[in-house]
Amino acid sequence: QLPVHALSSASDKYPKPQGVAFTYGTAGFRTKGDTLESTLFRIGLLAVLRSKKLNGQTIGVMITASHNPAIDNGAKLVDPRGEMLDASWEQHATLLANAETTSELLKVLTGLIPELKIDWTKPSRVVFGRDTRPSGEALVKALKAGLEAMGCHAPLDMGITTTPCLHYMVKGSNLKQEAQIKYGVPSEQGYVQKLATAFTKLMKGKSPASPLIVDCANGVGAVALAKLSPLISDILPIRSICTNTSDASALNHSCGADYVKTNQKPPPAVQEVMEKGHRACSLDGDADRVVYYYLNPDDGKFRLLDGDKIATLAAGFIGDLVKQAGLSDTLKIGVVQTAYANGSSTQYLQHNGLPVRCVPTGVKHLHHAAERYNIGVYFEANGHGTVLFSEETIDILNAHEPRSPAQETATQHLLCLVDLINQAVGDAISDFLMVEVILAHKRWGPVEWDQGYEDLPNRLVKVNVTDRFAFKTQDAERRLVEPKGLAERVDAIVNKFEKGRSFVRPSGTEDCVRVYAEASTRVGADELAAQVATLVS
Ligand code: 16G
Ligand code: ZN
Repeated sequence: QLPVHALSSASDKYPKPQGVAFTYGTAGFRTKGDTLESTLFRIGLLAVLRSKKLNGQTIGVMITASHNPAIDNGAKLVDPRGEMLDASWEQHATLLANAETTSELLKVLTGLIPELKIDWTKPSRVVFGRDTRPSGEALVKALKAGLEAMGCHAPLDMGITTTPCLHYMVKGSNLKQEAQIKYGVPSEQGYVQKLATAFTKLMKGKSPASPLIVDCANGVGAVALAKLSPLISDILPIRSICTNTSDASALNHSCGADYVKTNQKPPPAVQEVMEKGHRACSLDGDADRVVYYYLNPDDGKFRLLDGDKIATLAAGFIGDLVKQAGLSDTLKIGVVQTAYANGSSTQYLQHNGLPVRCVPTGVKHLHHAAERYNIGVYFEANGHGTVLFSEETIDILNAHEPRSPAQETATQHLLCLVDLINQAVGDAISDFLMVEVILAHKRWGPVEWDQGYEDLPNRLVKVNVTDRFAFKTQDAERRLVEPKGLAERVDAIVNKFEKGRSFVRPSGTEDCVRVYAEASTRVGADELAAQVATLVS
């Protein structure tokens, strides 16, 4: 039975702050780190329920606020196959987090057990990790108290680790022994080894790449990279920048993927060491997101190679490998994007015969849509993404009997890519290794990569409104259905601009709505965004 006394006294030590409402949003809970202890305690309770519900499979908890400032923190649950918590459980997380008192919390909890048909006698297994944020330590303590009070006595603490490594762990922990041998040891070391081995195989016979500058956002990516880098340094020399994880205030400050994408320029620390024509990339604070960039050799202008450019590069390369393997009739590749994908990238993909689907913002939506293809490439423009190979596809590749050495090589390359690319969630490090492999195979630098298509000028603006929930969208957030009549007025503005496209959506992480606009010219995109923003504010 539910250990009511233990729970009650433990919960009293983690009272919910008054006057705060927590929401389990697109990326879990996220707010100021010092307000989250009660929430982490309660996530511990939910993680145990989730694990029991799924017959004792391992559930993950990641404590991070990704690209947000160091003072923020957050937490999200990871389901057994390494994917985000099933959306139908998000409301339970929100409900638990907002119970005002211990007795209310117990009431919610005792209600959930029969409602979710949880068999209390089942075991529970949980693995957790955190990024480098200072508030993480106290939040781990609160989480452990919650787990302990629910009778989950030996959770696995991964310590300071990246979000994708935690997802890898969860997925690996739930595999049967035989499958685990193929997958890799479920530990941080096992993950690093798996990436290094796959990368080395794929780079065999390729000339060593020129050094890659990696901006680690002064976050946990720096720690992970320090472990990986020595294993591959003779194939890919890595120059890590922004690796200061001891000064909390440095995290994501004037560096990282979000800085680069938002400001459309290199972080000052990268600018200092960057030469024209040379590629660099930036990770975010928990290393699940990456963007590339370079300075144009002719005019020194900054050129961004964002998630859309990575998706097109990956889809093109993998599509070619599938053809070379003689499997293009069997294996279907698809690309999943969000409304933020640059219109030029979508056009380019379609032009190259690749099916494209658009889904609402947030990794879980892209992930689920990508699972429906044999090989699903998904990236958000901001750099979250990965490439998924379905189980069936992996079986097909393993069973494939190539008819020529070329087919054999292509098949082996595809199988190595399955190991190199994180199959649970996007990983900045795994993603940049994939990009490096592709560039090496194609003998391309950033300039050649960039030549596929030219981004349409675009602008993203944040608009503060009284009630963002009054904005309701459909068609993968591309069209407003409420407030009534607004969509038509947006259309009327959009129609005035050549190649104009604009949409309005409520943010899932901040109290605002976002307006995105693109058009054939810089001035046009700015003007379109400004006019639509005025309309909604
Ligand atoms: C979250 C999402 C990210 C999305 C962003 C949009 C995950 C892990 N993260 O950070 O994918 O791009 O939200 O933020 O799903 P917004 O709703 O505030 O625009
Ligand atoms: Zn992140």
